[in-house]
Amino acid sequence: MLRKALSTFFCAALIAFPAVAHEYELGELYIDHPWARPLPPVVPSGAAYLRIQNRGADTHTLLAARSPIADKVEVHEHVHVDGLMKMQQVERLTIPAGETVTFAPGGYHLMMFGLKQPLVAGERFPVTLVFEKAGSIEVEVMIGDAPAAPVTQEAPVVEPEADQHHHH
Ligand SMILES: [Cu+2]
Repeated sequence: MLRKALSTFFCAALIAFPAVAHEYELGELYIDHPWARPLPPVVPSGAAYLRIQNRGADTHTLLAARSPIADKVEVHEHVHVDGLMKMQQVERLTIPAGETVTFAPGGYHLMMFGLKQPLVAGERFPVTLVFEKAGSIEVEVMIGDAPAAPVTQEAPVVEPEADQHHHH
């Protein structure tokens, strides 16, 4: 399978983002803190990251993305092929019921081709996400640092009080 979904503990997700985090709601889908690294004007393409949480009982699928600041936006993932890291497009990104898909450096990203402006730290730009069932939503991507404690695809979820933490 091409896609890889990531489950996280919701309680851990809540404390993983700083006060500047912003979040969007589209039906059963919650989209956390879209962000991108600053880029100088000479760089023609860049990446944006976010998290999509499916709080519903149905599978959702991200079909496309677009932005007025780029000629084209594609969903990409990094894959290991013969020991090399390569990017490839994901035509349909599945977000299974109850799961969260995290876009982060080294993993899923929104690849923006043909940037029409530099990505200046502290500014924002809009990206529209198009889902199969949920419809589309415009989110604002914050240009700046990664979230303070990003949930990455490799990092385990650490629960400091695990022995007092009951399954729920
Ligand atoms: Cu890419």
